[in-house]
Amino acid sequence: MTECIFLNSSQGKYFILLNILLAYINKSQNRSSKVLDFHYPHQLKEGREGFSLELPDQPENLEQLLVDCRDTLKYGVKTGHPRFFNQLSTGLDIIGLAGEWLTSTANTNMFTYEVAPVFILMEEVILKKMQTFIGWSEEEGDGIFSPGGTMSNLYSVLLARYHFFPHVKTEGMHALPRLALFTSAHSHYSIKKSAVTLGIGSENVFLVKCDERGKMIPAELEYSIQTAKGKGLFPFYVNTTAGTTVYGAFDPISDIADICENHGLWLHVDGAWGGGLLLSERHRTKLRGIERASSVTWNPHKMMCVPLQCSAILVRKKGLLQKCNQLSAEYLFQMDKHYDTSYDTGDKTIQCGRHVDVFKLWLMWKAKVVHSTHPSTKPSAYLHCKLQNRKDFQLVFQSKVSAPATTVLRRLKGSVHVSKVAPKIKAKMMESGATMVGYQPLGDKVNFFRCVFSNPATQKADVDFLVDEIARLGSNLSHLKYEPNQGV
Ligand code: ABU
Repeated sequence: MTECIFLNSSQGKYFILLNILLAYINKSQNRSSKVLDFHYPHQLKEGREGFSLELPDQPENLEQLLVDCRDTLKYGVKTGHPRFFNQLSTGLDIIGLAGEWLTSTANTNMFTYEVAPVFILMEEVILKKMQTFIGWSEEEGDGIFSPGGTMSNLYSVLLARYHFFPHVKTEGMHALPRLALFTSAHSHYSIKKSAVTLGIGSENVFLVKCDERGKMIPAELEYSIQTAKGKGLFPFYVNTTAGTTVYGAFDPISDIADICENHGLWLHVDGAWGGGLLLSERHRTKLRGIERASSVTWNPHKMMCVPLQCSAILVRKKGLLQKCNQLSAEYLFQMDKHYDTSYDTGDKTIQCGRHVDVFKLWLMWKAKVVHSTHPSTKPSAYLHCKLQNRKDFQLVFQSKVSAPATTVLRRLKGSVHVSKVAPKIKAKMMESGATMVGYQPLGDKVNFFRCVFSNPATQKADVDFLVDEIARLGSNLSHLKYEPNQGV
């Protein structure tokens, strides 16, 4: 069907599809257009004005397919809009988008050099560059692009376990002691999920206490390790986070690396969000000590605004990925090929087929000479300053803004049930569609807004708009009375 749209260029169909895409890009950048045109699931399932999700019995004509393309975008969310603050991955980079289009046009698979010669070599070049920014030596470093930060973090736990217990590959978990891993209470849930997926068990994940800013407290890590050992567990892995999901906090990697060294533990840095700061001379000090990590997760689809998805797991020890995952399927990874088969990188992964995620990053890197730029902290600093002067907002914590993200808590006076405020405002916000920001509770803090800044298109006026919109939508919520037995 897609072929029909593209092959009918003589009838102008090619250009119509292109026009739909270009109009969408223009709208995404236009502040007078909405971020979203929200409909409830049942409304979309019912179909809207000529748009139906149902699959027809007969092929649809090209006109209808073009309507389907246009409306698919119409009822979606413009994540590249300057007033979209909802997710860590935002922005619509045109070079990156061109890279994504080229990638789909090439439509190949990353498992072998045989079918993806250029992309395989690009991946090698980019991974090497990323390793240089981490600070590993020429002799060190390996890696692979994976389908997102959760998968990259999963790789880190998998590799750490294999590093200490290579026989796990053949004998399984029953041949191992009871393993323990450590991560901060503010870290991403993917670390616990990795423990679940790999048969280690969520109860063997120790959530280390953080300070008020959300950074892991090294003394608490030491205490957790001792506690685990006291219970007869075998500590093997520590995750530190460079840019936590909600607070954007950076764990003190250097201090934690000292503890890992003392106990002989694998040190992983989850830099899915904050890894991009390695490219900034001004901000890279937040990741001081990352060069001591055994592995690093870094998602260019977050702070670097590469189109989804683009995530790398970088591993200090060369060859470990291959040894850990290699199964040598003979129909793909023949050893008697006429080229250097080390370029058949597919057996380093736990996948078989693998999407080409590298090209858009490679192209953006070329276009921007990334290391000479750094993310702007202006919008977050502006919001921080603005909220300090407003009586109807309260900051979740007071520390100085120095990273491109900040968080706020909406507070209404009197006996209003505070935990209900953010969800109510968010619901109204989505129905109105002019902006979008996420909320969540965290620890002892009831629901508050997390405002992500990484879209370069966002300006101070957009921050003003967001704050005014939250105030406007929350102006009539005094009916949300606090009822003591509802908790917070
Ligand atoms: N690790 C995925 C984070 C998604 C988000 O908070 O936007």
